[in-house]
Amino acid sequence: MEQPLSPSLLSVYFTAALIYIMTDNVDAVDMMGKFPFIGASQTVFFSKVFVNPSNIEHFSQVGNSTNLSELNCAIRCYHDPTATLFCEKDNDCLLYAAVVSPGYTKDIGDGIECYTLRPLDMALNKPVYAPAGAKVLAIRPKENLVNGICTQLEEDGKDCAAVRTAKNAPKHPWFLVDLQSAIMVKTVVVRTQNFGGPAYIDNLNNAEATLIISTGLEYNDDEDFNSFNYIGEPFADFDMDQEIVFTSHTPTLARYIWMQLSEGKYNFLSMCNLEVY
Ligand SMILES: [Ca+2]
Repeated sequence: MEQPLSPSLLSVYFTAALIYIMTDNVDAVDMMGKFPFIGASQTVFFSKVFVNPSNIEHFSQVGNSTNLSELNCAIRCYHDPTATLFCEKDNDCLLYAAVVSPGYTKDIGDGIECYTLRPLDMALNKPVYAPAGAKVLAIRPKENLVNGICTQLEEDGKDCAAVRTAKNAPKHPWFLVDLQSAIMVKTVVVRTQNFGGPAYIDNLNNAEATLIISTGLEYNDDEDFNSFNYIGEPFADFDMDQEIVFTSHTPTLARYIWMQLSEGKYNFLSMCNLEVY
């Protein structure tokens, strides 16, 4: 028969747990990388990512403090509703409004240590497809749609993805992301780019233009998306550098995410990033 724990034994367990927590708290880096950070109303995770300083220059900076510990920098980041990333550089705590997905690995080696508040992105580095015969711009490869970063670099849009359908084809350019296995999808987040001038925004804001995100379980390379279902409502009111969140009422089992711009002014679609939660 199981005996209840004696008060003295409970005290030993409690002390051990306290020491364990305090020990981990000594190293704020490990704590933020591995453990939940308890906020006022929710539990959030900071995930360690490495970001190249040249990319960081193109994030929107929303805060800057000197000589803050990592833990205090994290707290400041958490409490700033515009901040989603913090980096430490020369003893500065730098806060950014930036898309960097947990697990982003491209800048490991030449990046500085940062922490992102973005949730785990199930689309990160997954295969991306475009319509047969479509042109995918070399400077904005389709893989950039899910490369886990949106630097909004104006010069060449190097972290955005662009596809242009054939001249005489319907103006319905699309991307298909293969999550490689069926998962429960609740939310898809799309980020528009913040450059491209009138053509880009005119294209999206054509009177009939809508962006749809659909999910499906099966796809046979035949460009038939009839079995796919909308996640959230089609979106029509576009702006530059805009985060568009498509959320389904209940999580949907899906392997594929299909993003299509319907009836744009032109036959191209360019987006900075897509995340799946
Ligand atoms: Ca991107």
